[in-house]
Amino acid sequence: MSQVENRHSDMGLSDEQVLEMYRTMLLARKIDERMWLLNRAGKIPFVISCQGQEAAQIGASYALNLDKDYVAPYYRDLGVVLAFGMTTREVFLAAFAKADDPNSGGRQMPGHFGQKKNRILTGSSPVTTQLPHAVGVALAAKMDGENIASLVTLGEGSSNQGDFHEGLNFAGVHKLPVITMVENNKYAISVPLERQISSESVADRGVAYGMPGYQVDGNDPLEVYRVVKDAHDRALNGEGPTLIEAMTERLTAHSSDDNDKAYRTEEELEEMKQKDSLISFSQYLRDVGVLTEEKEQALNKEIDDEINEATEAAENAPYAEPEDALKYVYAEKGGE
Ligand SMILES: Cc1ncc(C[n+]2csc(CCOP(=O)(O)OP(=O)(O)O)c2C)c(N)n1
Ligand SMILES: [Mg+2]
Repeated sequence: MSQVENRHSDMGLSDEQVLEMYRTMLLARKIDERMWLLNRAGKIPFVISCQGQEAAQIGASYALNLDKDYVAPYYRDLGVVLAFGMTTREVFLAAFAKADDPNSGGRQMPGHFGQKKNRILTGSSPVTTQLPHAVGVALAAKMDGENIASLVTLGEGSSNQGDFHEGLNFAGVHKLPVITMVENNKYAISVPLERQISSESVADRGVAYGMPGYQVDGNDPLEVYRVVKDAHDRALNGEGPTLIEAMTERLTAHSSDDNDKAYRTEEELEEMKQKDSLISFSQYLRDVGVLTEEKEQALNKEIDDEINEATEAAENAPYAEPEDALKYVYAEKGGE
């Protein structure tokens, strides 16, 4: 028997639930890796990665009600949208900019998530614009007496935008059921954390808006789950918003168009890789006897097959008609 403390049972998570969380983390990582291959092979135009942020994304998502709550994700949140129900095939349809891409019908760059049926709010390219949207959803829920919450995520660099301060102030004043999670990967493209903010932490800012602010290890999905679950309970109890800062790593360049070797060293990257949550969470699950070598192999095979099938289907799927680019820009004559 293993001597490792079973933390997930203490949090009320079953073995099946933690395995599901691990599966989604692994799926997000493997989709992301495939995207880079496709990009470098000249098949898809752009990648902006979730690698290094999966634990924060999945820990937070599974603490919500995935059938009722709303999310306003940012471009790195592949793990979040998968948890909310976007399929692997849909993610690849977006990457290949095909007509059936649920996010935008193939018009937007990858990473601009939005899917109505899964309550994923459509985002825009200017960072942090999603925050007031999530606050708006929380306001609507409160006005309608609906017992739901919204989650909004963003990078730490984005927490310097005006939308962050206006949105959180409004949420604090009106005690809205919105959870803001900053995924602090310590870079805003090439700008390191110490050149972005001078306060000790982003979480410290919560006090200015009358809400609790917590900093949490974003490489530990269970710790993120615990803090977000607590925030969710408070949101549904009418106790208002919470600010959470999850400390994460960005294991890739900013995007497929960036060269991070120009501003960070191999040693720094190596140090980050040592903290990879995919490795530590897999180890935890083995230590508590939830995951075995055999199960892990089967899981890898299942995910690889799913990704191969989705890549092929998306590559062969039709593009949108050229005139579809005019849809939803102006009101249709005689239409809605
Ligand atoms: C308002 C606005 N300014 C600048 C940009 C260009 N831009 C895109 S991502 C990014 C960095 C954001 O850094 P951070 O919030 O830390 O998120 P990360 O990419 O590190 O996850 C910038 C400056 C933008 N999209 N919108
Ligand atoms: Mg950042």
